[in-house]
Amino acid sequence: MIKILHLSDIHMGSGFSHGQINPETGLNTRLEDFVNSLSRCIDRALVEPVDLVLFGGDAFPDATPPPYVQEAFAGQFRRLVDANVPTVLLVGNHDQHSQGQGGASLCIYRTLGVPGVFVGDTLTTHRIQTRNGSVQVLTLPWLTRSTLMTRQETEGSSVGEVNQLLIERLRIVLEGEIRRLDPNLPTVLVGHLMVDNACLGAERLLAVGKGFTLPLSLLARQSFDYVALGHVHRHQNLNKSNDPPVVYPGSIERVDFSEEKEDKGYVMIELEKGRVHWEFCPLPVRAFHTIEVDISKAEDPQAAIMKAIAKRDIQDAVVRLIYKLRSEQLDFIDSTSLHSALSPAHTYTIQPELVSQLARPRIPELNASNSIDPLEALKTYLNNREDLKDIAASMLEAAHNLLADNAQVWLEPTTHEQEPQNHLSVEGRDTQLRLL
Ligand SMILES: [Mn+2]
Repeated sequence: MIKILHLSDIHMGSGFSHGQINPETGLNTRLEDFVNSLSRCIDRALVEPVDLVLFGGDAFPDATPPPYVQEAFAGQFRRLVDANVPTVLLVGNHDQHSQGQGGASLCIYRTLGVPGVFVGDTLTTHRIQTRNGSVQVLTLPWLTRSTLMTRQETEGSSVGEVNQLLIERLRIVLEGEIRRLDPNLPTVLVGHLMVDNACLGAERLLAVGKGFTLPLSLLARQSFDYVALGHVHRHQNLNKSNDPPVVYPGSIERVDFSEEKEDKGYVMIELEKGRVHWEFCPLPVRAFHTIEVDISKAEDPQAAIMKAIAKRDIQDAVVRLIYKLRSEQLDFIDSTSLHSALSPAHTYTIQPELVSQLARPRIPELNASNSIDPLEALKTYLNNREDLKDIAASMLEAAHNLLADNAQVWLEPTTHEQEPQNHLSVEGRDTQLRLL
């Protein structure tokens, strides 16, 4: 029996705006939180001890993390190297460098020849010798169209057509790998990807932009004893029959408020050929709390906010207070006492929102037809928004690039750092466009 620890989506170096500088270390407390969570995973791997660690991708927010962040990451994985625990580091979308092939943030471990570290930046089968026998690990990194296709092949095709082509191409390559597998060895597929039936966590917007999802049937194959995924930050098993389990362990810390209600953790696996047992192990991560209160109809607005704060356990949590009020209530808000009520929090933000007394303006053109071209929809929307006039031209240009073929622009891996107010909802459509 082979014991495996599967973790993913570390995103070390994310969410500094939710932290503060620790005066003792000079480091952002959110970096320390992420390192603590990773360190708990590695502790468990060493205590068990496991025979293999699988990391499902997205080590950092982008492919060029600052050296002290890289060092914090490497310092934890080094503990596995010292204990002779083989480790697979899969390359996720946030790890890839947009300039040409290779150069992912994790490739340095292969370049340095770190013993027992397998970098998954191509679709390859690694046969790994562990203390308790051999295991086959297929690595399937984040795919971009250039991974499997030439520019000529995709010229003139729509995004949907390209995605279909990409799936077909992947199906063939994967089939080739599967045929070369030793049927007597336990086999794991490690993939950084979006499966079509996944419930989305923080990667939701990326998925909308990319539109590239893989069918579950492509992964839930009898040749695999366990499918170890990364990319979606919310833990879930996608395969109801559990044969094989197709599991996102989720991220190990909350990357932003979209993960406020999610449990964070890693997965422990016991594997034999044809038999697998797995278990999600929660990590004690920092709480995030959104306190949202509408005081526009309250008689005593200040008391209503204070009551909403008092109801929540905000000690050491990352908190955002959002209160909706009418403009004439502004004078009744005592912000000093709000700050003092929120002071037990680790960090907090206060976001007052004015409730408009006027009905929300509708844009009739956008309701007329569902088949309106997205760019036209955006133009119409912008024409109706005086307040966005200054940035309208650059938004149109960005949208044009996105819709043309420059998927890389869309996937610039900084999206987690952006707060929801950077989103523009085009009324009447489900489209969300991200300002770059
Ligand atoms: Mn990802």
